[in-house]
Amino acid sequence: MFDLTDTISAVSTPHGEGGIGIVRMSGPASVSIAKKIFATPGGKGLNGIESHKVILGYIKDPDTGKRIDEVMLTAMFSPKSFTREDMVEISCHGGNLPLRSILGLTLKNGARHAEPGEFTKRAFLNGRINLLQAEAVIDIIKSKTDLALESAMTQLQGGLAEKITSIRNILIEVLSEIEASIDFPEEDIEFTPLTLQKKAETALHDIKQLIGTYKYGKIYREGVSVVIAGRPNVGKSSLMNALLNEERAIVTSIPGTTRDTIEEGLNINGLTIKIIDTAGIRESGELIEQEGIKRTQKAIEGAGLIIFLLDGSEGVKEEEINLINDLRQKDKPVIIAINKIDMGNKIEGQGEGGFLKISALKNIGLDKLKDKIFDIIYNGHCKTQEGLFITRERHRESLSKAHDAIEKAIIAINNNFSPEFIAADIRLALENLGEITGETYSEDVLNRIFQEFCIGK
Ligand SMILES: Nc1nc2c(ncn2[C@@H]2O[C@H](COP(=O)(O)OP(=O)(O)OP(=O)(O)O)[C@@H](O)[C@H]2O)c(=O)[nH]1
Ligand SMILES: [Mg+2]
Repeated sequence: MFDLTDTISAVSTPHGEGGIGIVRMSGPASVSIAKKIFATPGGKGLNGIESHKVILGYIKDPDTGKRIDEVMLTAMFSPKSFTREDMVEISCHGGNLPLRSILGLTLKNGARHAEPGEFTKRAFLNGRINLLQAEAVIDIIKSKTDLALESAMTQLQGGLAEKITSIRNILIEVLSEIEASIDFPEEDIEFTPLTLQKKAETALHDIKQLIGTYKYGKIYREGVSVVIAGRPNVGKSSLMNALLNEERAIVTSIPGTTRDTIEEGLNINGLTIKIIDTAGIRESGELIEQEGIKRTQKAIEGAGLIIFLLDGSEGVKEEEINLINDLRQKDKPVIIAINKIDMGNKIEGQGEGGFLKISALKNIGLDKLKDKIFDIIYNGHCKTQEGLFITRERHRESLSKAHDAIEKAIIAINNNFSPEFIAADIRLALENLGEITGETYSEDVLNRIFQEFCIGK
């Protein structure tokens, strides 16, 4: 399916000028290509080169003999390299011209230009890392907050993969017991539905728990965006301004003031979040406002956390109850806050005393709100036993499929269905779980994952 016999080459450092830049090669011809274009003043070149040793020399064009740049070259022999293949890294001066010229020489002398993420893809295909770790590599590169980095590092270190493997092992036990009873019915192998069911339920429980971590894992990976939503005039923009401590958004007493989403970075107790003020949600015939409300919906879809604001001086409207119910369907945390409590609170009388009470105008209750935001985002990991998260829709999808298959298997066990049926469901669940770590994969899935990478990684 994939060709690993050729040698790939790419510039692995970012575009632009820098102190050093790196051209990287991986594949069987890496060292022989390097030998053609690398020279040392004493003329020894790369003869007798050892793995993981840095050699000072220069790159020359073998056709013209022209020196391109002074470089440090490191070879890493298979299997002790990132890709498990022979690799060569050439550190040159970090300008576009030396980097392009050296890359060009590697290509002219037998390498092929690497595709985005191809080094990491080879690391996966050669069994050095699993798919979760490959994804963690992208996440480490792209992480914007300490938390994102921390969660990606946990994933790189293999915690999530271990968890998946342990669930798979339970299912493999179940499967082998069932298969034994299918293969050797005459040997009267004890088929114990109760133990099987218990085991399947343990697996199901663990899977459910992992699925539940997605809302936090997604927040960690992508950073958090906190959306302030609610009806017009409840004080959303006032809250945004109060949290930012500046008059960022326009505030007026006219409902429908905010027409567009407004985003700002905000630090809450040391945690970086993106706070988004939105257009108030209501039925509106007005075109600009309609467009604004569409953007509000979009912001809500992308939000990690939603602050739904009510106006305590007005009481709760039926449409707000509907909106809250809709939000609660979305499987993401929602904080409901009652604003304008400096003007009294009609809502408490309606049995909703559990909501946070604030005043954006008088700065009441904002510290409690911040603590709550922090708690939900940061302490989210208390909700998982091992601090493990799934971080991608891909993981969630495969887990849900595995979940459904196991549920079917349990029903089959309960109803004394033929063991072949149970076995088929368990096999399906195993396959779905295997997709997460990459034990089973399709070319399509791999391509989608590695598309996210830059060239040279
Ligand atoms: N008394 C009081 N008034 C407030 C408070 N918060 C906001 N207001 C007032 O409520 C009105 C609406 O405030 P905004 O912040 O513009 O409300 P909004 O939710 O952004 O409104 P839209 O952008 O129209 O959706 C303004 O007159 C604010 O001064 C509060 O805590 N107490
Ligand atoms: Mg507003």
